[in-house]
Amino acid sequence: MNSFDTIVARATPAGKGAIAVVRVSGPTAFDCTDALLKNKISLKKSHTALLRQFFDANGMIDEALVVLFKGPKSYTGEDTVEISVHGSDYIVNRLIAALLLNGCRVAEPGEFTQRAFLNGKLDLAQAEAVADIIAAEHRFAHDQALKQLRGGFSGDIDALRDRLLHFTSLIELELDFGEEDVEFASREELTSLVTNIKHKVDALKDSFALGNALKQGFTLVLAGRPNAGKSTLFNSLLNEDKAIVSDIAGTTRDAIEDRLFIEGLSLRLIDTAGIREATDVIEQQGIARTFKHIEMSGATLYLFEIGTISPAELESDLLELISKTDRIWVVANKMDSFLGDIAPYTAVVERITQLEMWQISANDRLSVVGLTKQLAFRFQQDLGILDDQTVVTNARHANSLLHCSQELQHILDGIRNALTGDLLSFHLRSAISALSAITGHIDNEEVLGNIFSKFCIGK
Ligand SMILES: Nc1nc2c(ncn2[C@@H]2O[C@H](COP(=O)(O)OP(=O)(O)OP(=O)(O)O)[C@@H](O)[C@H]2O)c(=O)[nH]1
Ligand SMILES: [Mg+2]
Repeated sequence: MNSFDTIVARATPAGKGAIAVVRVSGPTAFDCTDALLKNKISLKKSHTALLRQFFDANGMIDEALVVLFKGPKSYTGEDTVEISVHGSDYIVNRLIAALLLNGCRVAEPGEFTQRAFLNGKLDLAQAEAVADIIAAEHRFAHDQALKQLRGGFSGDIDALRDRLLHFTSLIELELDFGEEDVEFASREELTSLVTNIKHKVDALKDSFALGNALKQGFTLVLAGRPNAGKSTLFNSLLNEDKAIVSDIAGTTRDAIEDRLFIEGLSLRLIDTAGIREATDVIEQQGIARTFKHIEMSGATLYLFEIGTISPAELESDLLELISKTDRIWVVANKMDSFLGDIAPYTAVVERITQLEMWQISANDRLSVVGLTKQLAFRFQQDLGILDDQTVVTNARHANSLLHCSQELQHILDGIRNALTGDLLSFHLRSAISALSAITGHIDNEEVLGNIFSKFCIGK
């Protein structure tokens, strides 16, 4: 890539629309634009919007609004022009062709953001957040991307990195003194610093499994014996008559899924075939699929019809499920027709899952609304998605954190085994460079190219 080129691309999606925006960035952005205008813009003030008529050799292209940003006060850090034309593919293509004739070239995917990074307007994690914020389809993904874009995540990483850098410099100072056997960096302090940092790095690394699941859409599976009311609850949560409900056990034979939004989270809700000894081959296959979904789920909502199964049967169902998945949330259904004692059931659930048993009537709207609230609360409490908490949602970041954590472990082991200062310093530097890779204090062209190629053109 030659960062001295002036690049051009459409910044809005293809197709008809009220307007379409064409972006031009680079040293000749104003000249290229002026070449199509009678009334020049290059001498106008930065950050102004101007109405202009654009012409090529064949006549007028369009009347458009031009916003100019003089570098470095622009998204890319370079001179930039954003031209809002009428949203027609024909106009956009003709305008871009005219700009190309005047010396621009077509931008590569993500090249505007890549320039913003190279010009120090954004660090790498922030640049990646631009792609995430565009892709965000629900509040959780949006919140995390926004936090990352505004530099919150980078700030956390840089703070950890700075503390490690400080110690590295002390250790390296020791090395300079060679034989004199001085210890500037107390090994005790180093142990407690590294332990502390490793704790934070591990917490961030571990948040990825959940962060990724939540970003992609967390899978919530409805499972239980036939007739428990799974399809009734499925329909009620979705507010739609999607699954067939009947009092015939074994009604649902194949998994059905839909997307459910709860409190800003996007969930894949899956209704499954009831689990029992199958009566035919098709049902058998359906039940095998149920188990597959349970194994892959973010959480399984186990539903049972209270009164028709005993606490002992509930216990054996839960023990079987808990061997297949980490998260089982238990719901007692048909509370409207139960008059018995609930305590033996709640005792079993609390003992096995360490969580409260929810009680509902799936055919009662209010009861299901209550369940939705409890689900939202459990997402917040049990999954630790608190508003101010940083959750890692990017696989590249998770990988770097893992690498950093391993290096920190080497340091802790090393201190215990009286490893020499130069080896400690080697691992410290590796740990630091793993953290640096997240925010982009790296100069590896290949890594950068790979990150920005995932963007769409015009970003
Ligand atoms: N009284 C009462 N009946 C319910 C409740 N929820 C579901 N039912 C009834 O229970 C029966 C079975 O409901 P379904 O939703 O089809 O049960 P399912 O778990 O999907 O059953 P399978 O698909 O066969 O595994 C239907 O007749 C429902 O109307 C409830 O809260 N109270
Ligand atoms: Mg069903």
